[in-house]
Amino acid sequence: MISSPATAFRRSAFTLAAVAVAVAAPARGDSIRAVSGFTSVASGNATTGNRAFIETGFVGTSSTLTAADIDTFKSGTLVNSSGTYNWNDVVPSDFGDGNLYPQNPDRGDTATPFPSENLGGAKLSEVFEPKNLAYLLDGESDVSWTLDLRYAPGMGVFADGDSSTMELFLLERGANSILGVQAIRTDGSLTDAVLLNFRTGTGSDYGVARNGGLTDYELDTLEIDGAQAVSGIGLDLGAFGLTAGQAVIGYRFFAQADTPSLHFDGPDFLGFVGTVHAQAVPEPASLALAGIGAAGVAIAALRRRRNDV
Ligand SMILES: [Ca+2]
Ligand SMILES: [Ca+2]
Ligand SMILES: [Ca+2]
Ligand SMILES: [Ca+2]
Repeated sequence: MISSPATAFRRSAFTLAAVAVAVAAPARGDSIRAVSGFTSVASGNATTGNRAFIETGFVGTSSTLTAADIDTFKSGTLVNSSGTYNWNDVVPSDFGDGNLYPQNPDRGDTATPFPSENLGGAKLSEVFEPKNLAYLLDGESDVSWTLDLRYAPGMGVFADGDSSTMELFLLERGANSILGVQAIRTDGSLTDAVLLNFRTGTGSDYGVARNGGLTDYELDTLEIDGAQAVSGIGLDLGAFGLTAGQAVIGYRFFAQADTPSLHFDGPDFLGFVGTVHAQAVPEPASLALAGIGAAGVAIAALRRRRNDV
């Protein structure tokens, strides 16, 4: 149970171990599912070219998500040891295997270059808006970072209380890393953290269940010299402790430097994030006004009752 990985995780390896145990609560296990039957289509080279999502299922449920079900995020912020980057800031990258930058924009070797590559990097908007399965943020295992992705202002996704339907799914290049996720509530507060282990198969690593399911493709990017498998994990919002009708306006993704007790192993975070379509959600301000209004009515009723006596 943490409210801010940036502060909570800074403390010690002991904190990390405690988080790993806390998020392994079995009650939420069926809210986290490996992708299955994942299909996509390449244009150009199969492992290095542009690729588009078609459809995926999830292990243990018949629910699926197709390309038509998928929305994109409209804003976000990356914070890493190089700096803080908003949606249309250029995040630096060497576009090679130099590991000069933590969590740097990367792409399939022959995929369409990012518009800002001539500026020495790529914008978050360029990585996350095109829905290209060959775009990603390449991670390193010795760094910490947080990435917030948000829906358009006033928009969000509601928890449906149904763990068989996935509201979000994520992909990781390599099927060899752990990624932290928190949901952002309408008032901006963060839920408990969930740790996702993109390694496939049974068992666990550092107390984090293996939840990855292989997609139908391998990806070879500028950062690496050969193709690696891409794995995916779906989430029902119940994984964050949210109940039916509660809304989120985005998510915080994070990784930390590896410690003896927990190896994030530098998640390579795919720019394609599958999220169901956002809907209008109550603004915190109107919620607060509604609360004040309800309190006012209650006080008035109390006064009336007192006056009646
Ligand atoms: Ca890198
Ligand atoms: Ca659901
Ligand atoms: Ca990886
Ligand atoms: Ca390569």
